[in-house]
Parts: sequence; C-alpha cells; structure tokens
Amino acid sequence: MKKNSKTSFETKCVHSGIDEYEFGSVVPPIYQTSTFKFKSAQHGASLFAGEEKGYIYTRLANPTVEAMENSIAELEGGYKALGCASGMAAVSTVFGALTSSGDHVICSAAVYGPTTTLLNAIFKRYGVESTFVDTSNTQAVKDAVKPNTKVIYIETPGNPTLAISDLSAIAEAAHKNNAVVVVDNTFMSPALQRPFEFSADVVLHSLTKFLNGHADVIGGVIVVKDEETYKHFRKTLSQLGGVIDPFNSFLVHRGIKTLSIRMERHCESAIKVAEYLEKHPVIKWVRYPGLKSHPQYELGLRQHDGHGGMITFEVEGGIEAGRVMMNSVKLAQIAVSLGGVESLIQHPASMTHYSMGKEAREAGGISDGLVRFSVGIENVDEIIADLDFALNSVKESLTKAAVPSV
Ligand code: LCS
Repeated sequence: MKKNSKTSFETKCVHSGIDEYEFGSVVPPIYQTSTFKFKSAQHGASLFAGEEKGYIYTRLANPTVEAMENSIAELEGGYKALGCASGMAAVSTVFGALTSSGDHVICSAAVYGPTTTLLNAIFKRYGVESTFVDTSNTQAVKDAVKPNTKVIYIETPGNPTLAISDLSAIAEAAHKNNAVVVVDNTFMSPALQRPFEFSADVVLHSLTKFLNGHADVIGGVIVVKDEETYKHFRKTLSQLGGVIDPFNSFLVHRGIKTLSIRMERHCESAIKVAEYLEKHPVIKWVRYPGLKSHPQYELGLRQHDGHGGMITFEVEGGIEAGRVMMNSVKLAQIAVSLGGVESLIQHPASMTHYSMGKEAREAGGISDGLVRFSVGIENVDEIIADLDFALNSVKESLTKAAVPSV
C-alpha cells in the first residue's frame, strides 16, 4: 500500500510490511526455506561479498521474516527491525551488541525476571556490571550513572509492578553520558507507547505478548533508528543465532493486523476490571496505569495512548489468599505470559519472577502477595463475574479463618 506520513496507526496495522506478491497474494507468502539457490557460483560469491542484493540463508534474512520486521519498524516509527527467536533472544542480542567487558548497565529494578538473571548470571561473567534501580524515580537513575555506563535499560510499565518511567528525562540524562536508552515496550505495544517519540535509542518486544496476541508464538523483535546500528545489530544477531523462523513471523504479522482493535478492547476492559477490583473489600491494593491512584498516573497520560491490559493487585491474606483466588477463577486461566486474547492470572513471586530471588524482588517492589492479571478480550462482564466469584471465595476463606475454633 502507498502510505503517507498521515496514515493512521489502525491502517498501518493492516497494511504495514505488505508488498506486491507473486500471483497477487494479499498476504505475505511463507518462504519456509532454510536456504536460497544461487543462479551461479559467481552469483553466490557476489551475494556474500555484498555486491548484489538477494537472499542467502534464513539465519541472515528471509522475505517472510522481513515483511513482519518492516511492519513493526513502521509501527514503532523506527528505521528497521530484527526478528528474534524470543523476547529473551532480543534482550540478550541487545546486550551482546551494546556491551563489552568493563561496561556498566543500569536496569529497571522491576523487570521481567530472566532479564535480571541474564545480567546477573551471564553478562556479569563477561565483566559487565549492572545496577538495578527504580527507574520510575528519574533522580535515582541520574545518581546511578557512572562514566562507564553504556546502556540504560528500561521496562515501562515494569513487569509486574507497572511502575512507569519518564523516558524523555532518562534519555536526556543518558545522552549527556553517551549512554544508549533501550526500552522494553512489551507491556504497551506500539499502539499505546512509541518510545522513539521520547528519544529512546532502541526498542524491543517480546512478540509472544500483545504484538502476536494469540498465545501461539514465542518471538521477539528489536527496532533501531539508523542504518549503522542496524548493521551492527544484524551482524550480532546472525552470529548469536537467535533468529525467528518464517512461520512464526507470518503468524505475528497476521496478529498485528488486529493489534489496534485488540488494544482498544484490552484498555476498555482493563479499566473496568481495575475499578471493580479497587472497590472490592478483600482487595488490599490495585495498580493500573489508568487509575488515579497509580503513582505515575500523570506521566502515563503523557507517555501512553491508552492504559494497557495489565493489572496487578494484592488480596487481604497475602499469597495464601491469592492462591485461593487463582484456584477459584474459571474463565481466566492460571498461566504465565500475557497480552493474548484470553485472560490469564499468575503469581510473579513463585512463577515469572521466581528466578530473581526474594531480595531482588523486594528491591523491585515485587511483594510476595502480588497477583498479576492480563485482561483478555472476552466479555468484560463475564471477566468481572469470574473475579467476583473468586474474590468472594477468598472472603469466605478469610471469614472461616477468623472464626475461633471451639
Ligand atoms: N520482556 C518482557 C517485559 C516480558 O514480559 C517477557 C516475557 C520477555 C521480555 C521475554 O519474552 P519471551 O522470551 O518469553 O518471549 N514475559 C513473560 C511473563 O511475564 N510471563 O511469561 C513470560
């Protein structure tokens, strides 16, 4: 499609990355091939030497993967994107590309658990030192900057605390020190937040979540702003090898066509669920960017085009009561991951953030009683009725526990 700079986000979701295809195919064909035939020995040699353009081998480039990458680059307002085998492949490729022994990284304290462990367990062994700070506190980020700080890695809103970090202010501090700001935009998707608009340098996603949206793909993506960075990242990704395959790329590209309407529904429903939870007597606290009680509510209004589909909360009675609740829901499923069409509920301290250890969790504000809910696109009254039944089960269990035995 011929698009101009005024093309709306909704239209881009449907048409971005789509080209003219053989036989008039409206969607990108799946080039499920590992390798591409050369016309001659000389042709192969000139492709490798970069004298001619063309496909060589799918770990280096593949047209189906490229179509999906181009779509996401356009939605994020970046130059080009790199499809990765998982969100963690994207995270590790970014650190592999940007750090060397002796460098320092600042990372959000509330971040997907394995990102913390990747820095603490693997990159530390290669001489990269990391400091974990509450990046929703800009001053704390500024205070943590050292002369050798190369990367400031922000997850905003953070998983699972939903703490929101001020990207423009952090980018200003980072750029003064020649450090690069990397934003994990998984929780918002480009429909609700485009970090390049706030001077971020690199954006990444777990495609497994909202971008694909259907809980049937593991994938990741890195988006960059210029040719030089793209070439460096492409080389790093090809060498580390964590590329996405054509079929998963096709599924993600298909999922993106409905990103805009899915995000609209996630947002519409999540605010209703959050407001319902906030009023329930057994709820201790609720965190959702669309609630005025969120500590960075105003910042969220400036940085987001919607409040997202993720909610965290704690019930009275801590994790034991939280478990009663999770075991009582029927529509929502107890499962990790998020951002799919189905509602999911999980317990970060014993599941997604278990590997971080209690100390790092506490430093990141991830309490043992915190429950995370990914609001799906089911009928919102039915989602609320399901939670209501489960919370009333908690209420009953608390009442029983409070009755002294005779
Ligand atoms: N970044 C964020 C913010 C994530 O939430 C995840 C996965 C990743 C990166 C890694 O992506 P993956 O390799 O799994 O595609 N988050 C998960 C979660 O919260 N529950 O299960 C997976």
